[in-house]
Amino acid sequence: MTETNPAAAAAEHPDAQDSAAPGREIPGAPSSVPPPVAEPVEPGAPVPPKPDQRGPQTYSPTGQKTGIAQKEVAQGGDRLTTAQGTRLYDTDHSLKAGPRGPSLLQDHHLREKITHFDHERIPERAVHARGAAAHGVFQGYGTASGICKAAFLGEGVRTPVFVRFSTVLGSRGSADTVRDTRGFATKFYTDQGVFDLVGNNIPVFFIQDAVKFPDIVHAAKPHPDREIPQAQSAHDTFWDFVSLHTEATHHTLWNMSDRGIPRSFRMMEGFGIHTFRLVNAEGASTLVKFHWKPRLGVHSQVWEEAQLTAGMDPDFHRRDLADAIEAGALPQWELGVQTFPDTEDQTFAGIDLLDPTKIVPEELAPVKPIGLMTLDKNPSNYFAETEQVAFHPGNLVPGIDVTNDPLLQGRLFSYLDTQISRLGGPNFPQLPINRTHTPVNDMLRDGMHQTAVHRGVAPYRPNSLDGGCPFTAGADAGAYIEFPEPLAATAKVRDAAATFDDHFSQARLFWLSMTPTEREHIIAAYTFELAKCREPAIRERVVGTLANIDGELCGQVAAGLGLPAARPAAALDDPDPSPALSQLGRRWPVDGRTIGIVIAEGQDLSGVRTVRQAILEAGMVPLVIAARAGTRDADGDPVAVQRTFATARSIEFDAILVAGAPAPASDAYGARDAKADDELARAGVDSRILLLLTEAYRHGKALGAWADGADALEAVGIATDSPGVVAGDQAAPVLERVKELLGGHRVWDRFTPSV
Ligand code: HDE
Repeated sequence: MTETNPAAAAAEHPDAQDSAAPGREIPGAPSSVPPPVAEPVEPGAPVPPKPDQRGPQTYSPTGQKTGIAQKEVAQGGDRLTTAQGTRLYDTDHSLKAGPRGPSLLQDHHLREKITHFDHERIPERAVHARGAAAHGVFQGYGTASGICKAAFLGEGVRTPVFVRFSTVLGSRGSADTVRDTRGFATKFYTDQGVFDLVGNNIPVFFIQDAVKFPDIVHAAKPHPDREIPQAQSAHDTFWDFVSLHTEATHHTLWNMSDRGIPRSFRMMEGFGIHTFRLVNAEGASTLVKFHWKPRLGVHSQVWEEAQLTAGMDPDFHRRDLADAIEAGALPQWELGVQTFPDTEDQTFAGIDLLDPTKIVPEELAPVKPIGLMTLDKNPSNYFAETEQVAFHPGNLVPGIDVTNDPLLQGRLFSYLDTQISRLGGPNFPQLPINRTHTPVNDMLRDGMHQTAVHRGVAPYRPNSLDGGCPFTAGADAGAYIEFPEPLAATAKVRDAAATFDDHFSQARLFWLSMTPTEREHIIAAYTFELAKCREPAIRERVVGTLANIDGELCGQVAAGLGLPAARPAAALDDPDPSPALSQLGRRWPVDGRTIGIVIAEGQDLSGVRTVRQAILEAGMVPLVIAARAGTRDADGDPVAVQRTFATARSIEFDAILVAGAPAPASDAYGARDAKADDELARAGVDSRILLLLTEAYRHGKALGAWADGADALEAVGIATDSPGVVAGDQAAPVLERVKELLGGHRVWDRFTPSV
């Protein structure tokens, strides 16, 4: 990947707000101004957004740059008003006939406040309801210019973007770390109109034809009678559908792999899935698949960790994204394309490019980088931006066109349609986050929530009353012209190409490309999910399907379910593995990682200060864990405590440094905190710390210790010469070694795989 300094890229951003550069501090401050203890009594202007935040850029509802500062479109003034701007003197008491009531119907303020509140919610997305987003900038490398005339891909062209990541199945309030596919939708505000790349973190899909989308979603969503389970695929209707509908096998296998439980949005690949068509200035067409490659590599949680996280911090992924941006560890992805000649059969190396259940291995068609995206600002308002953003795969710019992938074709209808009920009418493109940064002259008129004030009397063509305006453009004036793809003379059918019948060969390719550790995780995921199914017939059916992927996979899952292994329907091929599909075995940057530092009361903190500074300078986040909150050594160079023994849990840390062996704290007893197990406390170390270390060890995380820290490790039975455990006399070299371990994400050689 091309080296770019993310902080510098952000500072250069043409749309950077007038805020200070993000500091190297512990992120998560709720407001830009620390609150006083006493309630403020002097009126003042609303506090500004935090330096890491910005809203949508200020364009008019019809795409014209307004030049209005963002603070001018936020609420202003220092006094409470009605929505009509009339000042209010009280908002704590309704208007009553005397202090004991009854309340009076004429209380406009009461009615306005409650009525607005009653309508604060809009329907959540039918899928991808839970999401988190960020603003950023995309910079083209110019490397695509030979095959694509889209101006935003030109060398050095910088385009504002808004990216929304999401889970698919859960409701808006569900947990982030469930096993699921993740959405990865990017809105490019280009100079030629909005381009949306609405992809996922998994490169294939469950179905080959849009007409089945309601079926897969109905099967995967909670059961319609009891509405359980929330945000899970581990239930009967999901496995009933995918086992009867074998084209879902490949995507299901990806979901059961580590890809289904990402460590962070920042550490996910993104895929356009479908084959798209790029068209160059000469009108020549190239078929492509889009890939986002994260600078930090692709990493996952382990399943137990994901489950614990769902309870301990259901907002784990959105917090991680916002904190990283706030801390200046700006997430980056390189956009790349695999390119294929646009042949008559639209097939490459025997793979049907119109079948969205198939990938093209990167070893056969390398991903060529065409630009770099940096996310540099958090939204300033969740509802206005993340909730109201409306993506649509049909938002295309000249040079980018669709193919006849039957799944994509259906999506081209669905996304416009869904916004009408979700966003309350046809004018959702006028919402600030959806506005194009190019002038709009569309002849669409009126409708709910129309905020443009149109002029003229002739929104039709041809006309003479408005001087014939608007005129259409030709290709030389930047018009979008569909690629004139020749269509064969054919008959209408409800059918698919015969190549769509192969449902297993690429699932097998994926399985064979996994390392033994990753295979263990897949076996565990299938075994877990199927053991949660109530119906034996469904489990048996899935085991039968697994035999068509791999005998070992089938045998291990069957054994875990107490079932006999099944036989494949036909002899299995052995395709060459695709190493690019595996997540393990490489080294990656560690920006934005979180390191916990355990301290004991009264211990020497010089080593802690050294590592805390070094962690911040490396772009990571140090969180000090102590018996109680507050600061230590307040007289000298104070060390602030971010987590207490009661609030800390291993899931939040990528690595843990142990600077001391803290004795049981005053709240370390089961009646106060069930984690404070009296039995363990006998080892002389607070049992919450022992739990923290055991969990981190079990989840493959690097552990480092100096001073008395090694005693804490030994108290819990973790030998200091175990893989991924670093003990030493000095803090700094211990941290250095832990950082190296973090570059590999986890210490997998701690565990011996059986397959
Ligand atoms: Fe979507 N999808 N989808 N989808 N999808 C929606 O649009 C749909 C599919 C994806 O952050 C909805 O605005 C159909 C594939 C993402 O706002 C809806 C079909 C891929 C997001 C819809 C698909 C996606 C959506 C729900 C089969 C990966 C979230 C609300 C033909 C390439 C975007 C909305 C965001 C959202 C329909 C299949 C990705 C209902 C009919 C394949 C990332 O319109």
